[in-house]
Amino acid sequence: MSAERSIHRTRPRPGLDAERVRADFPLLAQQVHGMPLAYLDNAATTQKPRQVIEEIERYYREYNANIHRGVHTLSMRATEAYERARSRAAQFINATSAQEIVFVRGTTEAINLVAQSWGRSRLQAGDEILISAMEHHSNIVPWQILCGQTGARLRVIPINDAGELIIEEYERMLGERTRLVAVGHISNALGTINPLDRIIELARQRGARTLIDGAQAAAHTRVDVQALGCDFYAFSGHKLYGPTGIGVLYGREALLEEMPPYQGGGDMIKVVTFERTEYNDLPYKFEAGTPHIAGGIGLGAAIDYVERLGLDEIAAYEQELLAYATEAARAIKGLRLIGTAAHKGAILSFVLEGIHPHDIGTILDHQGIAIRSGHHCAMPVMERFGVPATARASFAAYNTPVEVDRLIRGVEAVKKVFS
Ligand code: 7TS
Repeated sequence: MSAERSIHRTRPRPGLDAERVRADFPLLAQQVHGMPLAYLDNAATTQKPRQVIEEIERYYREYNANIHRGVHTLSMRATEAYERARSRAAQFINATSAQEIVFVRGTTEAINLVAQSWGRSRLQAGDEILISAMEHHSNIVPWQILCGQTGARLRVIPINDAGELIIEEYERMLGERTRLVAVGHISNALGTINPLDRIIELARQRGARTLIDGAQAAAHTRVDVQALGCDFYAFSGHKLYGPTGIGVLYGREALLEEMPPYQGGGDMIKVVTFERTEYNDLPYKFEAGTPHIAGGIGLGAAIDYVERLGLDEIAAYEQELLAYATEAARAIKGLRLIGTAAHKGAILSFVLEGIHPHDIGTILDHQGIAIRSGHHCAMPVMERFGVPATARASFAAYNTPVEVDRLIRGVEAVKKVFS
């Protein structure tokens, strides 16, 4: 590796110690194809620290029971742990109270919940929903379904060649009929960090509701829903060093209060007769059936974990990694970065002239380097940039400059294979 390029060799800095973070993640200590694993697919899902794994194991070993219904000790312990996780999630994003935290399967379910509960009960023919041209399919398709059901219209805010939302266009598109603005906090395909303050402020001036898809943000930057002033914010546990199958929908209490349930069943009711049903209080009104109890508890542990590392420290460290990787990638001839916004999260999406991204992914895998190749569930973004797919390296707190060096050398090797 080139020592002169390595940021940590030359400049030890306070803040996050990635080597110490790595030591918490048992999975990272393995070899793939005889090489140390360099896991650079964190935008798809992150690995789990032992603190999370052990918390989930403790639940199953020591106090597995259904929640909210038993007076026995195990059920009360499980309920307490699950509800503590909800309170941690509320603090984590600075919600006003735990009642504003609805546990869902993930970002996808959170957005579908808002579309079907809030949207279906409120939108009419001719109403408009604004999304951006860089959205993940999860923040496109639920709105298309809603538009089909209500006659509302989906409109798309364009992005520039760097992959930045064009604010002037957005301002022009906002109008009388705009009911909702739904945009990503950080783009999974481009890395763009959207200017949420401005986006939300403009929407509020027009009386439109706002939903933020925070799937790529929660593990990488501090989120404060009150400071943002958004109506809804969604994120997934598994991209935050937590388990799959659990995520959070934050909604402003007054809005959640007005919304009808999303699904019917146990736990979301107070009284049921065959004639009518009285729904439970927030947030339980939206949580029908036995939830992912272990998942909720694991997510609570994951939040504790990232809070201990410090969101500001994580963000600063990942920005260094990104700057380092971007500079090295730019020096590779024939490499085109897809997504060059001024403000970016730690995502490096690229194509190599004449080489399919799947081939890049496969050759890197043989060197123990895990990246993602494909359309990243953002097909309209690929179309916008005129590529069928990209190769994408996405970083987390446990990645190191040495891994960036391996990625860069690996990409050079890919070029050699095809030259
Ligand atoms: N929104 C964004 C911006 C995402 O990146 C993803 C997942 C989702 C929503 C959906 O999250 P889920 O947890 O409900 O599945 N993104 C990716 C990715 O980039 N590679 O795999 C999944």
